[in-house]
Amino acid sequence: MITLYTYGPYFGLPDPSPFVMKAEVLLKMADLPYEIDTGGFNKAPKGKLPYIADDGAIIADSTFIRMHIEKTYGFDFDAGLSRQNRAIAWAFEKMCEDHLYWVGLHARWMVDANFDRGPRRFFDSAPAPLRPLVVAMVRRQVRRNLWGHGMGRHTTTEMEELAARDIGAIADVLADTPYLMGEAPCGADATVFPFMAHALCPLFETAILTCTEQRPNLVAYRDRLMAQYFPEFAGSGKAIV
Ligand SMILES: N[C@@H](CCC(=O)N[C@@H](CS)C(=O)NCC(=O)O)C(=O)O
Repeated sequence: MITLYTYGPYFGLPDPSPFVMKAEVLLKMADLPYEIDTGGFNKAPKGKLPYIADDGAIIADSTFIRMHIEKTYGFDFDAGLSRQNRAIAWAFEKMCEDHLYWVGLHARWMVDANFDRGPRRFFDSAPAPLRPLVVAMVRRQVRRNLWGHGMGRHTTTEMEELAARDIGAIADVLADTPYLMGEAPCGADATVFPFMAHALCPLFETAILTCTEQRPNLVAYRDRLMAQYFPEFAGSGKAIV
C-alpha cells in the first residue's frame, strides 16, 4: 500500500498545498490504493510535502511521484494526447507550479490579513511562548524564498499582472472542454485543478481570486473536478467554516 504524506485538510480544501492535492489526484487517476499520513513532515527527504512511501521506496516531489507511477505501474497520464498536446499540458503544469504558485505564496504569507486567516494556523500547535518567534522565522524564510525565486522582487501590482496572464491562459486553453486538454483528464489536470481550487479559496482576498472568479469556465472546472476527485470537499470552497 502506498503512503502519501500530506498536511491534511485546511481552508476548506483537501490540503493547504496544491502539490499535495496534485499527488493525491495522480494516485486517484492511476486508481492506486493509498493511505494518508499527516505526520511525515519532519522526515520529508526534501523538507517539503508531498512525498510517498511505496514498497520501501521513498519518492519526494509531486513530479517525481508522477514519474514513479508512470514507470512502476505503467500508467500513462497523458494517454490519448498528441505529442504537441503533451508538451502544451506539461508547460501549463509548470506555469502553475513555478510561476503562479509564487504569486499565491506571496498573497498568503506576506499580506498580513491573509496570513492571519490562513498560514498562521499552521503554528497553532507550537508552544505559545515560542510561537511568535517561530512565525517570524518561517515568514522571514518564505520572504527569502520569494526573493530567491525572483517573484518577490516585483511589486504586488506587477505580480498580480503576471498571475492574471496565467489565469487567462488557463481559461483560454480550457475553453469549453471538461478537462484542460479536452474530453479526458490528463496529467496536467492533476496540477491545474488544485491550483484553481486554491485560487478560488474565498478565505484569501487576492487578485488571483478576483480574476479566476471572472472566468466561469474555471469555476465550473474547479467544481467538476472537486466533485470527481474530492467529493467530500465539493461546495466547501464557496463557504469556509
Ligand atoms: N516541487 C515540489 C514543491 C512542494 C512544495 O513546495 N511544498 C510546500 C507546500 S506548498 C512545502 O512543503 N513547503 C514546506 C517548506 O518549504 O518548509 C513538489 O512538486 O512536490
